[in-house]
Amino acid sequence: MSFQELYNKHCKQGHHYTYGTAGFRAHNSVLDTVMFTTGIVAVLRSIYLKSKFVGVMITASHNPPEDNGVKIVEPHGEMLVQNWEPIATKLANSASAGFTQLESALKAITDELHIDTTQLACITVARDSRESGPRLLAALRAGISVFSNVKIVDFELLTTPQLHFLTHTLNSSSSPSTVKESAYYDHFISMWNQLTQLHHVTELPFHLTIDCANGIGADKVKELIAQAGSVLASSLSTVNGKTDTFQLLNESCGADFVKTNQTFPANCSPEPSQLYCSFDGDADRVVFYYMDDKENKFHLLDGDKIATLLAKLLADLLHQCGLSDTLNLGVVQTAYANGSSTKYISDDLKIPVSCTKTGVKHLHHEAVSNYDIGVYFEANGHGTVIFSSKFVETIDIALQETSKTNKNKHESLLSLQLFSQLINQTVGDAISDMLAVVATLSILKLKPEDWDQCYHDLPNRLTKVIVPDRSVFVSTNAERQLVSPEGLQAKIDELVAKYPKSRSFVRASGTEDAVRVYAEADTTENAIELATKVGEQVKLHD
Ligand code: G16
Repeated sequence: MSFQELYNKHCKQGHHYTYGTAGFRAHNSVLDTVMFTTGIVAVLRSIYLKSKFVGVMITASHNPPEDNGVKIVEPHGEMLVQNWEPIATKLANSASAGFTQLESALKAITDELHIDTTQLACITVARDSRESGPRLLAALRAGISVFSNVKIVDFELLTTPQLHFLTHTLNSSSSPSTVKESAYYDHFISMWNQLTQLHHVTELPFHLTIDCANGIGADKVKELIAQAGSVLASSLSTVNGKTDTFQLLNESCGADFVKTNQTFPANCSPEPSQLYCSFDGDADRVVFYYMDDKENKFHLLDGDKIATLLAKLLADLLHQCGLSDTLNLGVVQTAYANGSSTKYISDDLKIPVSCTKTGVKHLHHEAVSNYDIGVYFEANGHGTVIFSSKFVETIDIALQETSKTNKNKHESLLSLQLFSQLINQTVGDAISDMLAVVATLSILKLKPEDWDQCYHDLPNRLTKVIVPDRSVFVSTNAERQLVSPEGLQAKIDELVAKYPKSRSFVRASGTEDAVRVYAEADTTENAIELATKVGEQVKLHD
C-alpha cells in the first residue's frame, strides 16, 4: 500500500494530541492516528541513531481498561529523549489535520535532521493485555511500513520494563537474533540466586502475595516464579491475574488503587505481618503493604519506603567496603514524597536528596547526572536504582584487589555488584524492584513491621479533580507551586498555614484528564480536610 493508502486506512482527523508524562495516552478510540505516526517517529529515531533498535510499547499502564497509549523506548532503555517529544507531537497533530500536512511535516523533520529514510531502521514492539492492543498495533505497524528498510522484532505481550530491558539487550548483543524474552528471566533469576546464595537465604521472613492488577505482569511474574528456585516458589503467590477479562484491569486493584485509597485491593485476604504488593497495569510500578497484628490496620510501604530501604542497604554496603567517599550515593524524589521520608533520608541517613518534576524520565536524568548510585522512586512506586560506569569499574577493581580472606569486605563488594544487576538498570520495573526489596528484607531479616519502623509517614491524601481544561494549571519549582491560574497558589498557601506540619500542591496530570491534589498534615483528619479544601479552590479557579 502507498503512504496515502496506509494513512487513509488507519488515520482519523480532528483530535488534538499532547505528549504527556509518559508518552501519548487517551481513550483507545482516538489513538489509531497517533499509533500510525509513532511508528514513523520510531523509524526516524532509529535511523537517526544509526540503526539502533528503538522500542515502542502499547500500554496505558495504570489507566482504565478502555484507555490505551504509547511509550517510546531509547536504545539503552531510557524513555524517549525530551527534545524528540515535540517531533512526535508535531507528526501526530499534522496527521490529525490531513495527509498533506503529515507529508510536509515529515519532510520538514527529515530535512532538518538530515535523516535518509532509505537507511535501515530497527524497531522492537510489544503491548500490554488491553483489548484494543492488537488494533493499535496494526496502526503502529502500518506507520512503520511506510518505510521499506525496516527490521521489526515483535515481542507480542510484555510488561513495559521487559521491553526496555530487551531493547537494551538487543542493542548490546553481538547476535541480536538470538535475544528472546527468556533473556529477561534468565538474567534476573540468576542475579537473585547469586545474591541470596551469597547471604545464605533459604527462606523468606514472610509470605508475599502479589496483586497483579489483572494486567500483563501476572503472566510474567508467574513465569519468573515458575523458573526460579524453591525459595521464591514456596513464599510467593499471586492474586488478580485475570488478564483475559479485559474490564478487570486495574479495577479495585493494582498499585494506583492501593496507593490512592490506602487500602487492600480486591481478592486479598490479609493476614497479620505477611507482606503484600501491587503492580500496575504494565508492571512498571510496585507498592507494598501489610496488616499489623495489634490493630489489624492497613500500612502502606510505598515508593518512599522502598527508596529508603534500598538507600540504607546500599549506604551500609558502601561503608563496609570503605567506598563511601569514592562513590556518591543520592536519592531522587518528587513533590509527592512524604515529608517524613525526605527528612529521614537527609537527617538520619545523611544522604543527599533531590526533587524533580513527576515522570520517571526526570528522576532518571537527575539520578544519572548526579550520582554513582542514584536511588530514584516516585511515591507511587515507580523507580529503580541506577549505577554509574565509575561504580562498575570501582567495584571490579576492588574485587580484584580484595582477597577472599577479607570475607566481610569481599562479600559486601560482591553484594553491591549483584544488587546493581538485580535491579533493572533501564527503567523502574515492578518485578525487578520486588525481587530487590525481597532480597534486601531477607538479607537483613526484616519483617514488614521492621521495615516500616524507619520513619512514620505524615498522614496524607492524594485526590483527583476533574476540570474542563487542565492545561490552565501550570506549575513551577518541581511542581510544588502554581503560576496559573492566578491567585490559586495564594489560596493554597493560606489553607496550608492553618494546619500543623502541612504541605499541599496541585498539578495537572500528564496521563489522565484530571488535576491532582496532594496534601499532608499532622493528622489524617487534617490531611483529608486540607485536600478537600484545596480541591474546592481548584474547582473555583478552573
Ligand atoms: C506514568 C509515569 C510516572 C507518573 C505517572 C502519573 O506512570 O511514568 O512517572 O508518576 O504516570 O503521572 P501523572 O501524575 O502525570 O498522571 P505509568 O505507570 O502510568 O506509566
